[in-house]
Amino acid sequence: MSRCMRFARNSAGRDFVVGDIHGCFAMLERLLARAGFDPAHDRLFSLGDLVDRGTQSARALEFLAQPWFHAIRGNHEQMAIDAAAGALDRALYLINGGAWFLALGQVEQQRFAEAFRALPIAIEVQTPIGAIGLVHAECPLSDWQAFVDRLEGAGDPVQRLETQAIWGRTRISSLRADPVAHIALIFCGHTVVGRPLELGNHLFIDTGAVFGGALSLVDLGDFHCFQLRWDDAA
Ligand SMILES: [Mn+2]
Repeated sequence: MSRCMRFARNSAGRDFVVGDIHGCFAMLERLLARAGFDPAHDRLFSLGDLVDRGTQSARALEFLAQPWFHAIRGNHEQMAIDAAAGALDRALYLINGGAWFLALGQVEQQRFAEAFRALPIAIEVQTPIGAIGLVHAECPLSDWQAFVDRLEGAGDPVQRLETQAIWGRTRISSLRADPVAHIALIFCGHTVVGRPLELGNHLFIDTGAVFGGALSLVDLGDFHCFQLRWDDAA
């Protein structure tokens, strides 16, 4: 598998990016309906963290099987991969919402882990304003091209880079606003924000659906942000 997946411009329809779903797939379906999402022509890009904490985590595989759905790997997919390999502390995964996964049989756990291992760390999508990057937590380097080049290399530095891309909060915790070169915009999830937050050319859109906030869906054509609040969906 490629650690960076590239997509040409969608000349037939619209492209959308959605923040951390965390098992809230019914909310996602309502939000897609509200945005007039057309599965025959439109594409939906997910910033990862499809699972854990919410009630419908097991539906992740159903969405990953759709030809219009493309996701990157979040730290929660990584925890599931590690848990299936016996390489994650059970108590740690439980407090992070992994009870549903730990309750699965071995065969089922492996089925999810295999699908999650196939997810790229980064996605690059061509849009009318240029290339847009997607990464779960943050771009660890100040140059997107250097980041994807190094991601696709091999060895230990790649592991560290992946970990930062999936878990990092360096930019958002220090409100670093320097732009990343060689990319128009970078969408991230992972860190919950009250409303979408722009820092340099990073755009953080995890508005905390599973924490009583909202699920955010951005149209990459006009950057309209569709939101569904958790209490609207009940
Ligand atoms: Mn996360």
